[in-house]
Amino acid sequence: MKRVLETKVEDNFMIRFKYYKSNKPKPSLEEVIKIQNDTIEVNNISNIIENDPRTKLLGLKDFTNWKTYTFKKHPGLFLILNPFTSLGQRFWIRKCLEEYPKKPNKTNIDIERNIEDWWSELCKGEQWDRKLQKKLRWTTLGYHHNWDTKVYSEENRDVFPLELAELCDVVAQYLGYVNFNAEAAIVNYYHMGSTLSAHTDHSEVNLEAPLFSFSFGQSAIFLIGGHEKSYEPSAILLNSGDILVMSKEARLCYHAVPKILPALNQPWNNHEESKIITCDDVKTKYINIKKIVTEMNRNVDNEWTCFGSYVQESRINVNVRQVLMENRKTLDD
Ligand SMILES: O=C(O)CCC(=O)C(=O)O
Repeated sequence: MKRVLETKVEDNFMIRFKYYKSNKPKPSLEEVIKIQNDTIEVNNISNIIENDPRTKLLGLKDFTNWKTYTFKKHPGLFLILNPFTSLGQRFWIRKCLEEYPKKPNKTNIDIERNIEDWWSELCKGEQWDRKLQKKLRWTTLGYHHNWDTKVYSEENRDVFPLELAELCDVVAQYLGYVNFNAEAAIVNYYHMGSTLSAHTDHSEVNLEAPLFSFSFGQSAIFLIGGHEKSYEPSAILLNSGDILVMSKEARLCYHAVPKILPALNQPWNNHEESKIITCDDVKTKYINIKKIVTEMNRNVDNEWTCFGSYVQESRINVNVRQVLMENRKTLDD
């Protein structure tokens, strides 16, 4: 009897992932999406004429300065090219390092040891603890993502950071999503060799709501394909400050990060376009103005140095989702 040899045909997503991940040979960036050829610029997307008063407070430029693109091959996917001021980028980088990994939020380090405050622990001794620095790979906020069951629960939920919810609300309103509620986030921390393998984000009860992804620090090749891994993915270069929004058809597509690349620019250091803000600049009923204004401005001085060193060799991605259906307060509603 003849033996039939079964060879597993590799999926197209995996082939591209391995291509971009490789160090030897290094991948060519020729086929990475070119904004001028493969995307369409969309201005005044939801007919918003007026700027949102919260932009300044959240470290964003006015809407008139935002450059937004959709992708010919990926309906529902939006890229907003860095709408942050440099002080804005510093504010968010600092939040991701100093505040979000603090308890009660969860981090990957919890599995091996209990650390209340990762950033303070890192800076505690005479010497910066590089091993601990590299250990942090993710932290979860709001409804904590359960990596084993992939199921959210009320027992595994903490308060979602107000300023991050506001940031998402501003971007959602700008794109015409007027009812978006930020309820869960994963903050991913990448070092130069880190990757994130192909996956879809499908744990949320509400899969109609868009997913907001903010990148800071070093750059990345982001792959996005279709609803199956056989679909050939596109490669997109994500730089510091870029916001990628996965909505509609793109919401459940396979995506991955095969490579972190050195940033060509450091927009978090470009202070020419960033002014110190004052409380008078911002009139809004939404958040505690004084606290944010102080936090935004303090990053011009030497308090910033350690955060600057971190992003010099790492990338941070904040990935925000709505979990619940509209007008629901809990999973049990
Ligand atoms: O780092 C990124 O750009 C993507 C992160 C991501 O896909 C995720 O957290 O599910």
